[in-house]
Amino acid sequence: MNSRTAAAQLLEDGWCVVPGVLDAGATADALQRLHAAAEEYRRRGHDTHMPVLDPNAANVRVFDLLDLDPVFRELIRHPAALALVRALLGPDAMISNFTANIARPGARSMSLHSDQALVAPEPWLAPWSVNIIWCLSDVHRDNGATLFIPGSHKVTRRAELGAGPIARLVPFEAKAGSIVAMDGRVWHTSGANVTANEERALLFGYYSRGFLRPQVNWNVVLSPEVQKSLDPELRWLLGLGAAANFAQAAELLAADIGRT
Ligand SMILES: O=C(O)CCC(=O)C(=O)O
Repeated sequence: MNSRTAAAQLLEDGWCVVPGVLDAGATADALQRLHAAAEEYRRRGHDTHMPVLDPNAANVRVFDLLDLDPVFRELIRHPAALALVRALLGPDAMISNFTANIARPGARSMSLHSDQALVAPEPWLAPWSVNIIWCLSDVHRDNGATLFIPGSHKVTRRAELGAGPIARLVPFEAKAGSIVAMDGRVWHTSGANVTANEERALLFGYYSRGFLRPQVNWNVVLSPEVQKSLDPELRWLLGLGAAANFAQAAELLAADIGRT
């Protein structure tokens, strides 16, 4: 990378890659736990093929990661991830979702979208969400790297995407153990895995501003045992305290604009 910091690149370009956040051992351990989590998720009665997202079962989707293995509760609050999240969204950022998409050979692309458009209506005038993508395998175009449209974090309405957006897609390429941070306004899709036998395993830690409802209800997703095990920081990031949408109020009232 050039002399810009990763956070500066994220703010300006809408994305950045930070290599080597996990070493080889930690990456292999997380990957093995992801496969175990996929099995447990199926055992709990969920299908890992989600036809609403992916055209065939070569994409393996695992939701509820935070309930499935403590390693994911560590990754979601990893300092390298939270530093980028807070640089883009500010101190009130919360955890919206944490899911995995394993693209196996034969996996095909999903629909083009931005993650902010999935949780808030247009116009998208500021970053209100961000994805931290954990690469548990090397990721490149042929094994289904996430494809994105450079500069699309500046798109404020769907109509501004213009004609032929698919032709403008380029891959995020990164080594196993890296994280990719992607502004929620970046238009992107999953790539097709055209390799014979290479799996592409990615985790998507999704965070949003405190005034946006998270994608899932953590009170329901997390078992009582997991909830009891959480420390105050993680409880706060998951919105599990009694107070919810008060960050704007605190800021406005502290500004003390005036009283009669
Ligand atoms: O798997 C990918 O590369 C992208 C997944 C994605 O964008 C999504 O699930 O919303």
